[in-house]
Amino acid sequence: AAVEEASPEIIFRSKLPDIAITNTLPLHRYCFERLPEVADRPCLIDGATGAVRTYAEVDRLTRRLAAALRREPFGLGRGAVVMILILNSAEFVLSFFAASRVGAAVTTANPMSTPHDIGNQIAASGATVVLTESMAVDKLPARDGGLTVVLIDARRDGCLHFWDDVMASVPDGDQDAADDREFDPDDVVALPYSSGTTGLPKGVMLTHRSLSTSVAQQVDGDNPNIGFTADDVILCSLPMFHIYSLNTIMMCGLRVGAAIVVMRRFDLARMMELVERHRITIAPLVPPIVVAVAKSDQAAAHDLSSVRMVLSGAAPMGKDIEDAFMAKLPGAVLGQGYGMTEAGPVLSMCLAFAKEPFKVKSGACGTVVRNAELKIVDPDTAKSLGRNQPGEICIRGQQIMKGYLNNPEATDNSIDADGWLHTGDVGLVDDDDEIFIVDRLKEIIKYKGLQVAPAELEALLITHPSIADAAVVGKQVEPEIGEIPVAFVAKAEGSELSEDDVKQFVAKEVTYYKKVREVIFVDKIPKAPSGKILRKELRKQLQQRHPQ
Ligand code: 4UV
Repeated sequence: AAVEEASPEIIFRSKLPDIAITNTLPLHRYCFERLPEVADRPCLIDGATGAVRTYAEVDRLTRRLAAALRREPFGLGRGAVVMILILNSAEFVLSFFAASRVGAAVTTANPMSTPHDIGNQIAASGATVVLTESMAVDKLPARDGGLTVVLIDARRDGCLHFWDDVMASVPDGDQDAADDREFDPDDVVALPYSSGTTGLPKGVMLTHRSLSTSVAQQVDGDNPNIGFTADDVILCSLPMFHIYSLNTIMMCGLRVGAAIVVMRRFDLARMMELVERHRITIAPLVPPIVVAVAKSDQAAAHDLSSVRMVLSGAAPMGKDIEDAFMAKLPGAVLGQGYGMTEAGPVLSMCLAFAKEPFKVKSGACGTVVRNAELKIVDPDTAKSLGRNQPGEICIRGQQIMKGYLNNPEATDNSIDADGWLHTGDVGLVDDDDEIFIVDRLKEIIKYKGLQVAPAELEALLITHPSIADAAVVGKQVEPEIGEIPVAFVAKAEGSELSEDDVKQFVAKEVTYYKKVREVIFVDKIPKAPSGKILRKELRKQLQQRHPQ
């Protein structure tokens, strides 16, 4: 064969110049670096009660919790893993940064998850402490001494109370002062679970270095990509257990010294009330919420004029939705960020959010963040492509994950030898450096912005005695939802299984957003000779059944 000349790679960069980034500090120090300037300003505002905690208070409480976590019965230190299984709350934030202070990693999970999912994640992550609340505590695996459980909202035998037992155990003035214990910026600090481009959820190792780099890429520099300031009031209605909220709302919000209005969970009417009451200036949302606001007749009943910036991310949002939304909030800038847990998470961000904004196009999901490289590769030839040509989006930079926990094979399949993370998303970069996502190569399904891993549902389905084989793919539905999981099922011989039987069987075992919403019976699941499910084939079948 002819020797091919190595062609130079086509690499896209931000329109903003690179900046000097300090990414060797512990994450808690990085996020609270402006503490002396903002100590007396509001940090966390409780959406339900209106209670305000200042930066100084949050810092003090975090140190206090850290001091407790270093002692018995926790004895946490570098390398330990803590699970936070709590809806949005001040306790979530305190727990996260206390864990960072003691050198531990935090694995986050949805308190609505099933006992099965929670148990798996505790076992896989090696968590020895779980901070949780009443709604989730009964879902924890039986404790044989290996797990210490802290409850934030109730007293319970066998559990410690967050405030009365843990916080109270540290005398005032005895809080953790140490920042300079043994520490490496490449230590893991966050361990969210994601299925990535294939298979079951895996622990994504995000280090102090990766997360502080990502935060810097968004909000640092003379002309930050997202021009958050200490005067901003940021809405936190997205779940902190997901990396979007954890990074772009919590970490970036703290870094700039803004006030964060914490909503325990999303509720459209409450959200609009809170915007009005607290004069919220920044609203990070996901497309289903953007659609809900655009369609809501309540928007007019509230003064939403304080909002100057609306971010959308975690799922695709088309031009039509953007345009409908802007008609409701003409005074705000609406734009998208594009993130992926493994990418640290932000790959690209709308440049209309910059302090000195750029003009952007509706439907674009931003421009690659600064201090990073992005390329588009042809999935068949692996060659990098030029502008306006769709291909797999790849990202390189210090913000990306260190790898998957205890899974070097999955890591190698995701990050190549040259350090490029392959996203499994298909997109293009246009003439103005704006990125448009047009398709997805990977299996994951996004139900209201949350990940559903087909492999998980398939593994469950084939345990049913009447199911011979199964495959799950996503189907696009109304923008309020995005995609739903559809199961293709091959029945066992002679089985009378109905669509409802299948749906109920799955619903009993999984969290609500992972439910199978439609079942299609087939004779056989199409597979490649290797045994790999031919998902493209199934998606085509779906389209033919439901012509759009
Ligand atoms: O792993 P994950 O659940 O991660 C996310 C993270 C989204 C973020 C994070 C910080 C931000 O500031 C922000 O704006 C968004 O979703 O799912 C990753 C996959 O979700 C799809 C895409 O398939 C990713 O690989 N996705 C994420 N954002 C977009 C998107 C988008 N803007 N448009 C289309 N698809």
